This record gives sequence, C-alpha cells and structure tokens, in this order.
Amino acid sequence: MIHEDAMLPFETTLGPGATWLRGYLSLDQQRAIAEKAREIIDGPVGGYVPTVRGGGRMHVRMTSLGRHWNPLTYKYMATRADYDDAPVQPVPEEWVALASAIAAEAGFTATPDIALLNWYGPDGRMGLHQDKDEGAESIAAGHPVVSISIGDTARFLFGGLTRRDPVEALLLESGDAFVFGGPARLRFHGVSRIIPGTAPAALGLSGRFNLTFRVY
Ligand SMILES: O=C(O)CCC(=O)C(=O)O
Repeated sequence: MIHEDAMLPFETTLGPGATWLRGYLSLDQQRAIAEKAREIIDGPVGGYVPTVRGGGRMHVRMTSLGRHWNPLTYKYMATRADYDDAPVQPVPEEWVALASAIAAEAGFTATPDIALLNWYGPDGRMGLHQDKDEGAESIAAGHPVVSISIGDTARFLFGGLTRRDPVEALLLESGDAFVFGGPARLRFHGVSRIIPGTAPAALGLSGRFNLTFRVY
C-alpha cells in the first residue's frame, strides 16, 4: 500500500507502537533543526559515508551523537574507531527535549541519549534493516526510535518483524515525525529514494536530513 494521499490525518497509526505524525514541526522549527544539523554535519566531527561490514558503502552521509554507531561492528562506542577516531559529540539538549515530546505524542515515555544524523543527496537511500544495535534493555523495554524528516520528501519503507513481511511505502515530508517502539520497535524499515526538489523553499535545502533518536 502506498500512502500518498495529502488528506491523511495528522496522526496515522501503522500498527501497535508505530505512529506517523504528519506536519508535526512548524517551518521555524524545521529551519532551526536544519541549521543545527548543517553545523554538525559540516563540523569537526561531521558526516562521512560509512563503509559497512562486508565492504559496501552506505548511500548517506552520517554522523552519530551521544554514542558512535560503528558500521563495521554494529556496536555503539565513544569514538569513531572505523573512521577518524574523533570523540562523539553529545545530542543537543533542545533535540532531546523535542524527541521526548514527540515520543510522548505517540504514547511513549522516553529520553533519548543517542541519535544518528543522516544526510541524503538526490541518490540517497538506505536498505531495509532493523534498528537492533542499542542496548538489550532498551530494546526489551520497547523504547521508541523517534525519526524526524527535514528537506526533500523520502519514500520510506516500513515492513514487519521479518525481512519477508509486506512493506508499506510512506512519503515522509519535511516536518514529519515517525515513531516506532513497543511491539513495533524491531520492524524493518528503510528509504528507497528521495524525491529531489520537494523541500519547502523556505528551508533553502536540496536534499534531506533525517534524525533518529534512540535510548541506548
Ligand atoms: O531516513 C530515514 O527516514 C530512516 C533512517 C534509518 O532507518 C536509520 O537511521 O536507521
């Protein structure tokens, strides 16, 4: 099923624990997040294109906050051991507060302490995967992943608990939030493509930032 209908309600449930909050962020909030995200991704511990276990290169520029996600070991650590050994930067406080508020809107109590910041260019994409590298207790508790989209629209794929389960395609637009926790915490997801030129003109962005907040 493809959710492309602009008349969809603000809050859409995609099964227990999975909530799509369309247009959650105002343009001013989006602008502030985009500015901060740009500063981080172009900063001293900025974005790089990770090479994963097996040698494949990802199709996003990524940097981690709070703890570094190592794409070779699939573990979180204090420095970027797979790249430049730089110490990871903290998650900005205002982002923690925002992610907690979004989690609450979706029915979860969570204070994220780690985040991945991804930049998608026109050919950006991310294969179907589960987010299962956080601490075992966090996953067992079902603490949610809180995702924020800024910039160009993404065709986001959301599947089930196994790779073979049917996948829905959602068009995540700038300002949308998406939360999956509880029974949805380990659902497969990915991004099949970006739709260039769809970012709100006021952001002056050509590409897409995605932020995913998690509790380690
Ligand atoms: O860009 C997105 O919407 C998804 C990002 C994602 O799946 C991840 O960072 O694990």
